[in-house]
Amino acid sequence: MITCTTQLEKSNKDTLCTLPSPSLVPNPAGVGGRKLMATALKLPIIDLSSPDRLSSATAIRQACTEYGFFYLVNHGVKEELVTRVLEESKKFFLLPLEEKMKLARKEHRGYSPLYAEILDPSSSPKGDSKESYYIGPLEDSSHQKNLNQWPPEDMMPSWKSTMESYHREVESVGRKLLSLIALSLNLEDNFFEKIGASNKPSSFLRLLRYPGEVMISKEEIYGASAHSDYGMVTLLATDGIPGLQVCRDKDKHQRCWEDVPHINGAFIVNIGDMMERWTNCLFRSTLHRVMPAGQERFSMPFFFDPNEDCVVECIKSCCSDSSPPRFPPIRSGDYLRERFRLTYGA
Ligand SMILES: O=C(O)CCC(=O)C(=O)O
Repeated sequence: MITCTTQLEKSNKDTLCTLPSPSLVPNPAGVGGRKLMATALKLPIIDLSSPDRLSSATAIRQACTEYGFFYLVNHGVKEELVTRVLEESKKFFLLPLEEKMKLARKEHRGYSPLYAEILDPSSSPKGDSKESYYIGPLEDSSHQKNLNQWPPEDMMPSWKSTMESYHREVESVGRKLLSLIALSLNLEDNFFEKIGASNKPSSFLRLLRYPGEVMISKEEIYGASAHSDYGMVTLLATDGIPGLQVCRDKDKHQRCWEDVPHINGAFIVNIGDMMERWTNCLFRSTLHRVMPAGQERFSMPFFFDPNEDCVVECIKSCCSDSSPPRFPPIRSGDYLRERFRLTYGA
């Protein structure tokens, strides 16, 4: 599905226009009649288990320069574990709000209620229609003891162990993927390890529930309004309900939104802003959003972000005299803190 909004229209109303595509047909199930059906975006598929690492690295480079998004298959995280995490996540969100608020988000860990997050204040001033739960790094950082919050064991007996298993496994996938990303940038495969990015990374698993309602008192709402991710790389699993859309050219006056279809067993991977800074915008941190599907949706992005002390500065292979670094070096922890402050107001 492709929908388009102009920057100007976006600030007034989310008006849509059609792309000159022969495949466009009206979508009766569209949100408030706003959508038109079109071909879904065909993202590249990367096989993490392929022994031909150089070919995988080349494919990653192409995916990251063209889309900033790709599917990752054969990553080794069992479907059964993904299903268990989704089930445990659903159980948590079913708890009464009062119980969930006992674990309200502190130090970026724990529960955030509906509308707590405003990713794009121009289109979603009321806040995004989702509730979430953040689980941070499992190891203590060099600066503080572990700050994760967990639901009481008697209430959710296998919750913590399930989330910890998933966190560990996806973090290990993130490390393998990062070594291919390093190769794709003509660097040694342990480059990100050597600069301290993936040693005690700032890895955050986020459980998300979108209630799925399309309008509230005539106001259009978003599950997640338009944003790019802040960090290094994100690995997303969902329950298969549609909603995720990407805008490949965030600087264009007219924004075109394309659906990202679900593929069973694949992670949807996207590049974050810090990777875009490292690569001097060679790799794209692509704008994306979640549209309400008219039904409940669960997802779980895993933000594999650099160690907070790692300094993110333009990689040598990504700049030259004619293409000097576009961003000054910045400590990852400082960058992330500022981005969260802008999103949550605290
Ligand atoms: O739920 C999704 O599909 C995407 C979530 C997302 O974009 C985010 O949390 O940054």
